[in-house]
Amino acid sequence: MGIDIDLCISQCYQRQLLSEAVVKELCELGKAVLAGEGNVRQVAAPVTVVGDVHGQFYDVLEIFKIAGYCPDVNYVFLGDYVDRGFFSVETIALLLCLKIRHPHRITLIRGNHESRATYGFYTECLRKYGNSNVWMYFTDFFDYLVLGAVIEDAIFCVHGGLSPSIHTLDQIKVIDRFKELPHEGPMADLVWSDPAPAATATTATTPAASLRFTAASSSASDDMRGDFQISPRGAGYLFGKIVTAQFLATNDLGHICRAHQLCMEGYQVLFDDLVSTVWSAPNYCYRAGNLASVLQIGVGLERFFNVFGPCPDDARVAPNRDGGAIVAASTNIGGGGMFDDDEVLASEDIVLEQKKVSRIRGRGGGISRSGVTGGGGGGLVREISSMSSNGVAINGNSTFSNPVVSEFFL
Ligand SMILES: [Mn+2]
Repeated sequence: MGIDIDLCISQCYQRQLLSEAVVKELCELGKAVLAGEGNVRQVAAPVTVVGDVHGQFYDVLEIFKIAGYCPDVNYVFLGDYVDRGFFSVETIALLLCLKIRHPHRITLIRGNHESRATYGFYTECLRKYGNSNVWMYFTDFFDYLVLGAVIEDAIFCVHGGLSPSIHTLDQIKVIDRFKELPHEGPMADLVWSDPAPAATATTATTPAASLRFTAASSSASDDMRGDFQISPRGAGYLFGKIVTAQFLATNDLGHICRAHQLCMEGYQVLFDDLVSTVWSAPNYCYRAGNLASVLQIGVGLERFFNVFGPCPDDARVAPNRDGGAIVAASTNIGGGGMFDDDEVLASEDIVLEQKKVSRIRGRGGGISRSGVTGGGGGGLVREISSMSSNGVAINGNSTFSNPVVSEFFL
């Protein structure tokens, strides 16, 4: 009883862990706020849209520095607040507090990682609190997050994308969303789907998945079909330009804004400007070398991608192996070092699932790291592949040209 929400917010901004009891109460308050929101939230412009942040707390602080603080600025967060980064707990705690304090100024959409199928969040909660209670409170809270938002009746915001079983916003509005993410069906599709332009369909997937995709869609004409196709993620669908245009026309909308896929340049605009991907975790997993962006939408619905890199090293700390805090080696873009690989490997937060292989190519003049040199003019080229259930290997010898990389998943 008697939560001082402003005090909590101030503690969160300082990355102080809130007590288990406080988290419990905050999650109850958050659920009460979200229970009053429909599945698809109406949002007014101007507003800033944020893509995946994945526990990269210091980069979230950087976003507020760059784009303005809530409630001075309206925010729509597209989901994937937790997993991968070192500070999922602190990140979701801050956003939860802001939601409770300024419910009309911030919209929290559910991502596929806001689930009990966790990739780092559970162990982080366990490590920081000594038990799984806080994880339970947060994941119960996740069940209340909204599925989408519509900005000024014109821009549909969702974490993943479209579903073959959803043609209208009304069909989204009647979903019973207050539950764990299902493996399939419309609710799963909204958080899992990806747009599938011909250019990215075969490169932005894992090699194994690419084979499957190629088998199902082996010609350019197939790629250009523009309808729904099986997703190599094993959940959701790939949606093309034709079904996108149909969905927008049916619902009298002009654009879809979504996240869910790492973009090396921080964002990508697809299908002749019908779809945007916003990615807000710079140098994803502290090693991907990508830029990030937030999408600033003005009163006239003009869109501006505000691109940014990792926050300055002196503004960031990272946990050491014992869970304490150390100053990170560095994570910047312009030729600085990286986390020591052993340090990264020691982190269970970014262990990638076996068999899932993502290839990442840095931008020109990107990160330098001992042992890996940028290819001629191509910047850092590297491959991140998981070798086992407890380790991640990095090999610096893969390359492909597409700027969108499938999010390390699942
Ligand atoms: Mn995602």
